Amino acid sequence: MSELETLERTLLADIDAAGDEGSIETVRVNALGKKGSISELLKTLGTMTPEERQTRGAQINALKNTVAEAISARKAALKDQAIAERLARETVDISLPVRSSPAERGRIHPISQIVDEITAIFGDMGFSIAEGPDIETDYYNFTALNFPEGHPAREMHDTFFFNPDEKGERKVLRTHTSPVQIRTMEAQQPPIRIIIPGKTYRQDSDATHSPMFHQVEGLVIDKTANVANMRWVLEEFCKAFFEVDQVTMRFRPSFFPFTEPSFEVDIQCDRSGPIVKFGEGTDWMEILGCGMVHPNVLRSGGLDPDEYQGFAWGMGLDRIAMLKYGMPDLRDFFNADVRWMTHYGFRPLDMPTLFGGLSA
Ligand code: 2NL
Repeated sequence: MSELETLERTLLADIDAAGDEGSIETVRVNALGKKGSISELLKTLGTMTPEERQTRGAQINALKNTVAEAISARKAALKDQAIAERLARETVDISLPVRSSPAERGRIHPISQIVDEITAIFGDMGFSIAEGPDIETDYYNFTALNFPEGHPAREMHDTFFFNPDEKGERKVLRTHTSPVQIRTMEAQQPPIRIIIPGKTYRQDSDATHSPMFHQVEGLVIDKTANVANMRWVLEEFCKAFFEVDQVTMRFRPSFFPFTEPSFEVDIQCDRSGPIVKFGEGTDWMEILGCGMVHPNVLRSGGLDPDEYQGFAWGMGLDRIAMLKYGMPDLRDFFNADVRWMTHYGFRPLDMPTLFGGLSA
C-alpha cells in the first residue's frame, strides 16, 4: 500500500472515530491546518518535476479533496446529532401547571372584603362613598355631632387624645366616622346619599375589641327622608349582606347624641347550631344603630332643619365580619399572619357584586 493510501485510511478512520465537533476540528487541523499532514505534502509540489506533479501531485490533491469532504460531511452529521441531543435534553413539559403569580397568591383581608361587599350593596342603591381624615379636631368628632362641651359621652368613647397644640387645641383619633358626614354636609347640597367606611379608634382591647376598629356609617339627607325610608334601606341592606331572601328586624328605642329619635337594630337569627343563621330562629342579634339626624347636627352641617331632614346609621365591621365568616378571635385580624390570611382571605379577582354573588 502506498504511503498516500495509508495516510488516507488513517485520516478517514480518525474522521469516523471523531465523536464530537471538538475532535473533528482536531482531525481537520492535523490534516489540513498550516502544519497538517496533507498541507506538508502539498508543500512538496513546488519541488517536483512536471511529470511527478502530474501523477503524485494529482494524487495528493485527490487525497486532500477526499479528506476535506469527509471532514465536512462528518462535521455536518455531528452538528445535527448535537442539536438532536440538545432538543431531547431541553424539553419543556407544557402540561405542567403554571406557577401562580404573586397577584394570584395574594389575599384580600376579610375587612377589605366586607367593605367591598357593603359598598357594592349601597352603590347599587345610589349611594356614594365618602372619606375623611383619621386624625380629627375635637369640633368635628364631638361638638358638631351635638356632644355638649364637658359631656360624659366624650369620655365614654375612650378617646385617644393628642397633646394640645400652641392654641391649646387637642386633636383626636376619630372615635367614629361621623365627622366625615359633617364635612360632606358642609361641602355638598342635598340630596345627600353617602356611606363612609373607615378606621376608628377607642381605648379598648380584648378578644372582641381592638383599639383600631372599622365602621361603616351612612347618611341620607333630603326634604322628606323619614323613618320608613330608613327601615327600608336597612332591611334591603341586611338581606343583600347576609345573602338571604327575608329578614326580620327589630328597632329598639335608644340614645345617640347625634340622632333623635334613635334606635338600636336587631336582626332575627338562629344561634342554636355551630353557625349563626339569619332570617329564621328565635334569637336576636344587634347589628347597628340608627336614627333621624338631630336638628343641631343639621345646623352644624350648614343645613336648615326646617327645610331638610335625614337619617343616619352606623355599624361596626369587625364583629360583623367575624360573624359572617366564622372567625373566632378579633385579634387575629391585625396579626398579619400569612397562614390566617391564606385561610380566611379572599381572592383578589373575585370582586363582590350583586349580580355575581357577594362572597361566593
Ligand atoms: C353605632 C351607632 C350611629 C350615626 C351613627 C350619624 C352621623 C351623623 C348624624 C347622625 Cl353626621 N348620625 N351617625 C347615627 C346613629 C347611629 O352609630 O352603634 N355604631 C357602631
